[in-house]
Amino acid sequence: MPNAGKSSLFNALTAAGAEAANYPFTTIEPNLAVVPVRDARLEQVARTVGASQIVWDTIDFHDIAGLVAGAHHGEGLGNRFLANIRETDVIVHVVRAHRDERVVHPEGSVDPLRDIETVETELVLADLEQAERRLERVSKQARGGDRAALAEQAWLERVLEQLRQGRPARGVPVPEEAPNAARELGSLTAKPVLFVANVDEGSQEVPAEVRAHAAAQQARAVALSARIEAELAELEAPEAEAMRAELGTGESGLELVVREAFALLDEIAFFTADAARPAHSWHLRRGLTAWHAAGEIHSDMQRGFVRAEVIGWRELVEAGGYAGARERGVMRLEGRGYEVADGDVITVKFTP
Ligand SMILES: Nc1nc2c(ncn2[C@@H]2O[C@H](COP(=O)(O)OP(=O)(O)OP(=O)(O)O)[C@@H](O)[C@H]2O)c(=O)[nH]1
Ligand SMILES: [Mg+2]
Repeated sequence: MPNAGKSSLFNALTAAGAEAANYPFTTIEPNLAVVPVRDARLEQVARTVGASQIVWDTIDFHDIAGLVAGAHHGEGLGNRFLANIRETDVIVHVVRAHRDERVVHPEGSVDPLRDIETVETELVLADLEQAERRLERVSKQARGGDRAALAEQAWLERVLEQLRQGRPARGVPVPEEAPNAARELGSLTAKPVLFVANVDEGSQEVPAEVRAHAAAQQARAVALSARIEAELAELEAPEAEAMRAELGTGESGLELVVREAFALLDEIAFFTADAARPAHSWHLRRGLTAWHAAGEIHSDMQRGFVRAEVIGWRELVEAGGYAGARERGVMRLEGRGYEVADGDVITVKFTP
């Protein structure tokens, strides 16, 4: 919704991102924030192995304009914004829940659930149009008896049923025979959602109706004050902490948003760390292998992959470093097919 607090939250994220000098970026667009995903596990690992510094993995946040009713027809530049959402992996849905009367509400009153439903209706209608078109095309392919097309057709029919009842496509599992069905559809309502209730200063309670709605939608919800977060992000760390304590807001709302968004991606984190280089955190789709992990780090490592030395982050910390870990026999040698686990510390051996 317009004026919900998206740009305020975005500005807070941007300030947080700018603060971390060490992130790999090439261009910065005005509506793109590259935000570090801090991870206490890597801090311990880096300290243990004596890494010179830490380079955090990052998430890109895009700020878009508010959707108004009719956006799926192109109302208020709606289609372009819907196209922006289509390219993302996760939607962060900011909903106004604060009651500051100086901030105009486009509907004239504060009602988070109504606003959520207005926006969701637009997403559902946009998906409905796409799904009908896609079904027509896939049905033609399915007539030839193609198994993937048949599975996709059946999936699309179930998705359409959901959408016609105003429900998101998220609830319909994508068939194994057509794993790219949701991507092919460019579905908006199949994407994971994090609701961010923009609440009054000093509160961190997700309104009950937003919490219930999120739960019913297989989505997650957090609460923060976008204005406070934006102000805090401008301060130096010690000042920000003192102000946080004064306001009674605990963990940084931003950290919460970043962590929850990362969790929704269903990606795992793995680390590289030794004394000679900065320690890094990386992400990888759950279920992928040491060979894929090598490709995340460098294409040369993947091409010349020989083996990976792997250890869980906690084992490495408890052993006091690699030498200790070798003595204890807890370092493992793994081949390219090893499925990487969340929190693994990996050293790739490769022929350049
Ligand atoms: N009191 C209060 N005001 C807020 C808060 N968050 C945002 N605002 C104010 O609400 C107004 C709109 O905030 P934005 O962040 O620009 O809203 P937006 O969602 O980006 O709006 P559009 O880009 O128009 O869709 C601004 O005047 C903000 O200062 C908040 O947590 N508390
Ligand atoms: Mg804005």
